[in-house]
Amino acid sequence: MKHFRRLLVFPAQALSVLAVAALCATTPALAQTPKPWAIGMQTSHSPVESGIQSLHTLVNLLMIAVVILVAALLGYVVWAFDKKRHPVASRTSHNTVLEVAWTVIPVLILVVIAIPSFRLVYFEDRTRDADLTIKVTGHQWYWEYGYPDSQNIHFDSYMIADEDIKAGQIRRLSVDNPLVVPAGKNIRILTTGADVIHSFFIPSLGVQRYAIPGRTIETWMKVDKPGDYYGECNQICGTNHSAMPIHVHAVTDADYKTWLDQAKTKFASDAGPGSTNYAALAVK
Ligand SMILES: [Cu+2]
Repeated sequence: MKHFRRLLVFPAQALSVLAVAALCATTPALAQTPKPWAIGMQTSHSPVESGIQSLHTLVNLLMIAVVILVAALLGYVVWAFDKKRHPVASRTSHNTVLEVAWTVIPVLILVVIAIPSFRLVYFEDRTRDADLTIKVTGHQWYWEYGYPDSQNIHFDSYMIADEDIKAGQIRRLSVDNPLVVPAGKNIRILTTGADVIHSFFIPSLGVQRYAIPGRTIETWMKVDKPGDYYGECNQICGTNHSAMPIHVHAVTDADYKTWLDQAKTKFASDAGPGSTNYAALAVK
């Protein structure tokens, strides 16, 4: 009984962790951040992330079905062909029907995975009708954001150090200058690196692109509603790799226009040696 009780403890713990995770996932969060003990993905806030999560569900269901089938077959073989029930070993070496089946069925499963998978790769590759372009440059160890459509406004975004964290800010995720974008617009994102390879990663928006020196890589996002969305550099890039978070602050159209007007003055004096020539990099 004692042993049995111990066996029950683990599922009970697992269930409580799942319950907390489910609660976190369903809570209408103003800020999309990693949650303690979360095991699922962050709630989706962009078409690309919704596509990623659908594909993830499809692949998971197929995987569970395959695991159940293989485990059941294995169990059957162990049970049906033991020494007692099957004293004389079979010498069967070929079975055409079986061989065709175990070749064709996996091929069909791969086709079922490949079609939505390729579709998603092309879907997240670029947007045809971009409302605006954001240029992202990875530096050791901060992000630089440029708005080539809006007088080449650009600024650096540094993590707030632990000792400077104020109420309402999130340790290791809050930054001095967030990336401000309008919600509900198609935003073209172009990433590049200034020194080493970084990776621009925002889980809830389905954005993940390398930031490679000498290359410009494209993706896009459409943030479904105003709010704060957090990400991090996702490619080990040196000592302070963990200190270059991403904070996307999505606002309404009107608020975006107001911010742009202020930003034009605020960041006007920032241009200096080493700043990127956005006009040359902007996609025409
Ligand atoms: Cu990094």
